[in-house]
Amino acid sequence: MTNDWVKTTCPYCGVGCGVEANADESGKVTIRGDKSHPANYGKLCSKGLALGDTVVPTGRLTHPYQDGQRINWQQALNTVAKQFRDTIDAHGPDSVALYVSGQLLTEDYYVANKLMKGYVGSANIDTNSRLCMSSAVAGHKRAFGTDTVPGCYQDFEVADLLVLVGSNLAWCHPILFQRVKQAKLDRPNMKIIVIDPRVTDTCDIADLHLPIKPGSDVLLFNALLAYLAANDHQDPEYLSKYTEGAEQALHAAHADQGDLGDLQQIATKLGIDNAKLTEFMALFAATEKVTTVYSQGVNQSTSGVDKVNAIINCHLLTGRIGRPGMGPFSITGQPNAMGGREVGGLANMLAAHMEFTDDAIARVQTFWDSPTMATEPGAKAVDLFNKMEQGEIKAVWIMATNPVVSLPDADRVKAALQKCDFVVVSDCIADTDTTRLANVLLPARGWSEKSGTVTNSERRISRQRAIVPPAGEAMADWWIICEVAKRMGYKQGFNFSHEGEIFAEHAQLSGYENDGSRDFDISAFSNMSNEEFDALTPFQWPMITKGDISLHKRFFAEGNFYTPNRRARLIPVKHRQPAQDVSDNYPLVLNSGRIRDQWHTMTRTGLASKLNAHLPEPFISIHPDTAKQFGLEKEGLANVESHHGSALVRVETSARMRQGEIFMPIHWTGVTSSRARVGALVSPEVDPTSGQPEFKHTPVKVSPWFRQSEALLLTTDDTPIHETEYWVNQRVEQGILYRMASLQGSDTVAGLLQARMQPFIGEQKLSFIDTATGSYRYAVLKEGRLLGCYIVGKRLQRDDYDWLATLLDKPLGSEAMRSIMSGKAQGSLAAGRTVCACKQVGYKTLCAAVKNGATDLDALQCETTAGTGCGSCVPELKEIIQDCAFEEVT
Ligand SMILES: Nc1nc2c(c(=O)[nH]1)N[C@H]1C(S)=C(S)[C@@H](COP(=O)(O)OP(=O)(O)OC[C@H]3O[C@@H](n4cnc5c(=O)[nH]c(N)nc54)[C@H](O)[C@@H]3O)O[C@H]1N2
Ligand SMILES: Nc1nc2c(c(=O)[nH]1)N[C@H]1C(S)=C(S)[C@@H](COP(=O)(O)OP(=O)(O)OC[C@H]3O[C@@H](n4cnc5c(=O)[nH]c(N)nc54)[C@H](O)[C@@H]3O)O[C@H]1N2
Ligand code: SF4
Ligand SMILES: [Mo]
Repeated sequence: MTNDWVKTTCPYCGVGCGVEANADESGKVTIRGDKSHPANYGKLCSKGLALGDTVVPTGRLTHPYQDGQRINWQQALNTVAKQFRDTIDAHGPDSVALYVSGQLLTEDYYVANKLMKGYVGSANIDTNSRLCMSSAVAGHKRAFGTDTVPGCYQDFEVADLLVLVGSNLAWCHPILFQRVKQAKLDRPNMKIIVIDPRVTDTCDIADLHLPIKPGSDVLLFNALLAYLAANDHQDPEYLSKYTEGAEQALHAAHADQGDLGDLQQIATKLGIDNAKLTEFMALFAATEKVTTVYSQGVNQSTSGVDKVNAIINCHLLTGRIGRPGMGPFSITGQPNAMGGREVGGLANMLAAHMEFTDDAIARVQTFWDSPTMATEPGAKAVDLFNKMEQGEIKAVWIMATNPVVSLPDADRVKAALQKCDFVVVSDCIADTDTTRLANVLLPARGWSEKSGTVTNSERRISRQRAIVPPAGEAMADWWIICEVAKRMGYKQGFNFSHEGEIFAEHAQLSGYENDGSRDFDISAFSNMSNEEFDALTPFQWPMITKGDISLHKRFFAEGNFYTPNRRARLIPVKHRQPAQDVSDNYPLVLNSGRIRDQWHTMTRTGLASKLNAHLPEPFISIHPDTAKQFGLEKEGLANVESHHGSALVRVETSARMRQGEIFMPIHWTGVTSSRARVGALVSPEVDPTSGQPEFKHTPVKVSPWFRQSEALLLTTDDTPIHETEYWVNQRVEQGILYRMASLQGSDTVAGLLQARMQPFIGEQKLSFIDTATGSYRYAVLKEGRLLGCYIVGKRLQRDDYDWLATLLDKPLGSEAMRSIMSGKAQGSLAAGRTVCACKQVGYKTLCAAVKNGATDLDALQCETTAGTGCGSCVPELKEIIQDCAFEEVT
């Protein structure tokens, strides 16, 4: 290790934690939390802590390619520029598109947007943020006249009531969850309510959980609005001075309840206890300092925008906005979702929080000195791929997103890309579901190599800084975009030689003809030098004069909204059913979302073997009674089918699910699994205003998949192994672990896997066969080190095999040897599935400690050290205490 710690920002979630990184001479990166960063004050979650393990050469895209052939940068840039130029000349500006990402840095995003909207003259640039927070953006604009998140993180801590709607904060924004948890410890009277159809780990700190029927949030918040008005909780002064539309919103709220006159009927419609509904409304009504945090359970819905406004209405009616501990709070997912909104990366935004109005178009054109401005919004993500399917969009450039996995109706997205004449993909990773379909592949610098800014959920702009030299010939996204732009003939607007210059231009535009008419203003940095940019410390916007923090940390306590009359609007909204309802053919509702230790399509977190241990297989969670109803066996495999596609996954039964609903994680891809891309199942219905897809509600059916055999295969060889109908690969130390299942018998599967041991021919072999039980075990060693092994049987106890993940390319001790040959963990290997990723503590160790008397959290932590790192596994530790103590009794 050297003494140089680089201050940078975590590239995962929108909490935007400050990280300090240190690279040694060999390039190995050590990570610690940045104590001075106001998002995390030194803490990091399991994903942040494992960042060092992802800075590895494995799987990197290091050179440009065209149709599988390596080319040099000049050829690559010329080809992309020429193809785009020719397509535009032949078919007009709308025949090309950019599909970008909330994981680009602001500087990358700014030039991509400038190229399309100001130079190509088309707004066909959309971003994966369409899938993420476009409903929040649209809701903000309807209510506030602009896309402002009014509050800051401190509100989470000083609120007396925190309402979490459709947010699994414990897993998706872990450091904020830790802050809230600490706040509740400090002030036990603080109340927390979780509104989510599932019981999640976030419920661990909740005083009340409302497991509402999926899609019914508008009904709930309309009922609340009516209740607040009926019980005299409006703020008449705030309403009359700063808002409009309260009467109409209330009228709609009443109408929504129709003949559901009493609360009991509303509760029934929401699918929850009347007592819980009453408790929620009474608590909200009685608490001045209430912050309502919402995320994808709200946004990813065909009534997403209405859900957002239903929530905001309640805050406006009570005047609880913009003061400490009060307000609606849309928490963003990606590290730079907010930065993307600031530069105008969405197809329906222009730039710097301006829209496609005549004034703004003229203003931006003057500022950019641009030849051809886009004059109207372009195609939103789902539409953009439809246009590709229809042949209207003929060339696309995809950056920092993996749409073949993450868009709804993903098999159709794949087909659209296959049909598209010219597909360019910029990524850091060579083999993804999307790079597989590229004509031209451009190697982008990754998190540890690039430099620029990101904005977190509380409007705080922080620097990301390079820690190590770039891999191979990888270049920064902003550089690649500018070089292509110049080759398309746009010399003037893209002559940047440092990312700081782009940031300064972005800052200038934010202040250009602003005079308080737009919320986003960071003109304090308009004349910033590259040296100042390099030294920039985290700050919150707006920032009009350098260092001036007297401006609002919060917006709207005293009105000043950004509507023409500067009043906020309460919006009349009505409950609508999700677009597709269950039917006899598709009787279950599919909900999809995240797990604790993986990030999206796993191209980065999947590199850290520690993070792969928590939940190593794609699965559905299903209530035990629903599982029984459909003949699914716990830990068995299920075929899941929707009108759009299918998947094959493990069955996890859990009483934390509502009956009739299943949950499936989003992380597995065509690269990491045989058939577990949830996107292939998801309906492409979108919210009519925001265009955000309904990822949380697709009707599906499930059926058991009767496997004859199961297998595990561990290998140092990188060649993909797809011998069985079901397979999942998991990166482990020094190699890959496959989990497999087949409709064929174990003898056949053993034969197939035996053939895969060919690369190791001539090395020392160990083999065990028991045809009576159908058990086959096989290991190959070189000089006592394990190169590969497999275990095949009719059934393998899934949780029993995590010990395999650590054995490769190490001298194989007798315990490990006995474990492989007996097919069962022996001695110290019997720790079980990893629960605590930081301290590497396994399930079995924890369960044993509980059975030995560590039946409260303190005792268990003290005994095993689990949960003493980032703390994200604490809810699970509590569950284990309950489960294992219970197992003991029964
Ligand atoms: N570990 C991890 N963290 C992440 C990410 C990751 O990939 N992994 N991704 C980041 C990104 S980009 C995002 S956008 C955020 C997302 O963060 P979250 O929104 O917290 O995560 P999700 O799991 O998508 O969904 C949240 C919850 O919505 C619930 N839900 C489903 N339908 C409804 C409904 O109708 N009403 C209500 N009220 N709730 C419902 C689901 O059951 C789920 O628990 O996470 C960020 N953080
Ligand atoms: N069913 C279902 N689908 C969903 C969701 C859901 O809840 N349910 N959630 C949606 C949401 S909220 C989101 S945000 C999306 C996320 O979905 P995606 O954006 O598709 O997922 P990622 O895996 O983050 O893709 C990022 C890609 O960019 C690459 N990359 C990383 N850094 C860089 C860089 O600096 N430059 C370049 N050029 N490339 C880079 C990575 O290797 C990876 O291939 O998924 C959406 N899809
Ligand atoms: S909470 Fe975790 S994933 Fe999110 S920014 Fe912080 S360290 Fe990164
Ligand atoms: Mo997201």
